[in-house]
Amino acid sequence: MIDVYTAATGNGLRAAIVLAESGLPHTVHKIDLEKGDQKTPAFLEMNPAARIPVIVDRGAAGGPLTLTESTAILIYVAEKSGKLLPSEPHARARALEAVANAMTDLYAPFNGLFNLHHGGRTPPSQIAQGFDGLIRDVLGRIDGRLATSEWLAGDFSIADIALYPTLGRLESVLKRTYPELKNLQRWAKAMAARPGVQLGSSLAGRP
Ligand SMILES: N[C@@H](CCC(=O)N[C@@H](CS)C(=O)NCC(=O)O)C(=O)O
Repeated sequence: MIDVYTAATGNGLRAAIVLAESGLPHTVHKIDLEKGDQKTPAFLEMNPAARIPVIVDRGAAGGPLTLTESTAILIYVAEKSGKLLPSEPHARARALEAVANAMTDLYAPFNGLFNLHHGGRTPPSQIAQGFDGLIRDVLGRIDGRLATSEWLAGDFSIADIALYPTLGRLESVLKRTYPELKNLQRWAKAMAARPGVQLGSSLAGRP
């Protein structure tokens, strides 16, 4: 049984969705970031950085494991379940490449923009435009890839789970929409229709 401590943020949703999609037995513990649940002594013992998501796998090979970092959680859950990552070396490398692209080239500028807007602030337009340009470039390339592939990297994988919450947060929090990226829109609809995506999102706190 894996315990996941999470919330309805991009990183939190990735952890909840990958567990729901993996089929591994797990329990979701919602952390109220506004209330400061992540700063309690019990939480800080799991993650001194006071950040979600965290998983605790008491049944891990080699002994109990407490793991932070949503990217590491994606890979750990995929490997433990034997699902969500191809085993063929080239396909696996391509899937991990797409995970890295979603987490560094897309999530990083999204997070920069999110922090600039935090607390209702209006960031200097030149800086916001810089982040928006980086985000649009990455999404444009992803849209191109999705023109010939149903999912981001061959079969459905953690690459799709890495990307999806960031696109959702761009739309719901930052009000950025990309209707012209038709392949991306088709993919986002297919993601939203997956029972695992729906279950993970609702358990983490998203309606
Ligand atoms: N690199 C970490 C980042 C985790 C992170 O930034 N978590 C945020 C929510 S998305 C958090 O817990 N923030 C705590 C707070 O707002 O006090 C990951 O990918 O998991």
